[in-house]
Amino acid sequence: MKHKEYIGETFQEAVEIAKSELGEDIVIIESSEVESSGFLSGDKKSYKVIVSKASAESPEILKKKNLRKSVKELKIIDSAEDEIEFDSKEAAMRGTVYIGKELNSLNRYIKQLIFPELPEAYQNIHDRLLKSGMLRQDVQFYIKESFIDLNKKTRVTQNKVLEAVKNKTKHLFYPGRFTLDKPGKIIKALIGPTGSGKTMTLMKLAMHPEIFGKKKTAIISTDCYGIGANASLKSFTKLTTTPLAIVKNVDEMNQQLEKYKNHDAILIDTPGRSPYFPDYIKELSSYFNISESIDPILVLSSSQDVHDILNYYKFYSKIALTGVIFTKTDETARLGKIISVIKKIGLPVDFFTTGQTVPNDIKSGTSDFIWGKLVKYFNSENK
Ligand SMILES: Nc1nc2c(ncn2[C@@H]2O[C@H](COP(=O)(O)OP(=O)(O)OP(=O)(O)O)[C@@H](O)[C@H]2O)c(=O)[nH]1
Ligand SMILES: [Mg+2]
Repeated sequence: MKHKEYIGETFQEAVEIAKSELGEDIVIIESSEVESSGFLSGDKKSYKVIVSKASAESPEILKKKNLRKSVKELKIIDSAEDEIEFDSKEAAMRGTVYIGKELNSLNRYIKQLIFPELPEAYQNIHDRLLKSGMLRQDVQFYIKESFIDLNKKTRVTQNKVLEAVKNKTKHLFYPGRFTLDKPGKIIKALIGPTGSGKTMTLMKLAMHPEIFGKKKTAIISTDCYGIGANASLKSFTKLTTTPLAIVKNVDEMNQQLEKYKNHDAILIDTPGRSPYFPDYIKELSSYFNISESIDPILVLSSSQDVHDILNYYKFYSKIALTGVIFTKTDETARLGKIISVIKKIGLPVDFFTTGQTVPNDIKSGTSDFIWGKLVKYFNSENK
């Protein structure tokens, strides 16, 4: 049979029109958008499908018949569920695997009917971003945006798509209050979950020549819990001859801030606590309410799951945060999650930390840093 063309507002509609004329068993030869191809955009648009009536034994018909058969079989299994008695665990397993496989193929089929396939370059970048830890809804958002930015062209290279996504995320990384030439004294307080890397990051900040290494800096710790508290800070400050004060309450904090008022920078370390520790946030907030010039910075570990990171943010956002530092970027290959986190929380990224060497393993919080790592990871996967 000759090929015929059908047009609808959606791909599905065009297919339905074709089916109403030619019957259920049709083969879609080609599908495209009329005027502008828009399977990724939400604009109003038309779709053209070129179809042919399938011969009774064409692969498409056989595939569909098999699928229908599978659905029928599934129904039989479903209705007979109570009657089935598996002889052994193995038989039960076989049944489960069979149902799983059938459901998967059904799922794929339905998905394909609803969402026609993405062009190859977009699909590849889509899959890589997903694998990089970026949340699914963000991957879909950036792929759609890149499609629009590339003038809805379907024949583009992966590099072009990647560049478009990169450009779309650039604005998420902007400088916050961590300007080193800020007039007056700089006071930064590092807060965050237990073991996220607050103390080590503070030492890097204090010692790095391009951060506070060449400035007159003092350190205050509010960690007065336990015998080992501040052990690493004590050794560090001894080695670097940086003054260290340990405070137990707001009054003591006030005294120390006054004492170091002529220093260029004061760095405040805080103990990590479980979010459920009683009065933890209240206690932390009391220190920051002393002065508006204290900048609380949230320190989060990149090696944690994206949902855990977002939960921590939710908890700490009760404090007026001025920035975020992501530590342990060397411990995960899934740095796409950082883009999702930043997109959600909107805080400036002050720094990334990249290892356990003080002071070198700290880098500016730029989008180039994240993308440099992501592209390296994509390339290594290609090998
Ligand atoms: N691989 C890697 N390890 C890091 C990094 N930053 C910190 N760490 C390690 O993470 C562990 C915890 O670091 P700390 O600085 O003690 O963390 P903390 O947030 O001060 O911990 P608490 O005060 O107990 O809440 C230590 O073993 C650090 O060496 C980093 O960028 N990369
Ligand atoms: Mg610590």
